[in-house]
Amino acid sequence: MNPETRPFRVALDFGTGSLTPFGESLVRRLSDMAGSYADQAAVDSLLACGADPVIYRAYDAGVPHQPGHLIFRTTIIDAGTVGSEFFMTKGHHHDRDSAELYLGMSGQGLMLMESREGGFSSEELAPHAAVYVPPGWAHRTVNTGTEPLIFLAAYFADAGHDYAAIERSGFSRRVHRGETGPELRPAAAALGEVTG
Ligand code: S6P
Ligand code: ZN
Repeated sequence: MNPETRPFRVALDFGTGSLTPFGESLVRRLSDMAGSYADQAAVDSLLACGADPVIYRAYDAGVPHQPGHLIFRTTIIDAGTVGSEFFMTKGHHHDRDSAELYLGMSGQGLMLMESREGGFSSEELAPHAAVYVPPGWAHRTVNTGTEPLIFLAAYFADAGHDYAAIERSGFSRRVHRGETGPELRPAAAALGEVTG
């Protein structure tokens, strides 16, 4: 435990996701997410015409990354699609399997969670909902609405982040804009549909 860390409070703006007095700690654009979206042609044509949209941003409360502490930060995922696939986070495992808690602040989304043993679960994330991610479950958040999806996540300071496995094989399901609303599709089928 860092003896120099005193109790503190932050101002949480549920409308913008800002965490005052902290600034943005992360900005991920489409070009930062190579291979994440199924429709590579859609990615290429957006980038080729000079559109490299911001997909999501985060504000971090600056808690020390030392055992015993609890990191918390907000994420704001803009509304939009790449092809028919909704804007989403890269998704990750934690290096040290440990739990995480998500709290919906604004907008409408879906969390995809996958265990190392192949288990799959999806939960809606919206204001007044908290989603518990158990130890060992990879997680990705998808904005299925028309407004920014804003949420707070809290996790152990020594959890670490492992993006490699998700970059290699992705999640088993993807979330697409369907005729009547968001559709959860098997990743292989979603890929077949956009390329076929
Ligand atoms: C951290 C937590 C979130 C994500 C953030 C961005 O453990 O799950 O704060 O970091 O939503 O997603 P990603 O997958 O790019 O880290
Ligand atoms: Zn996490």
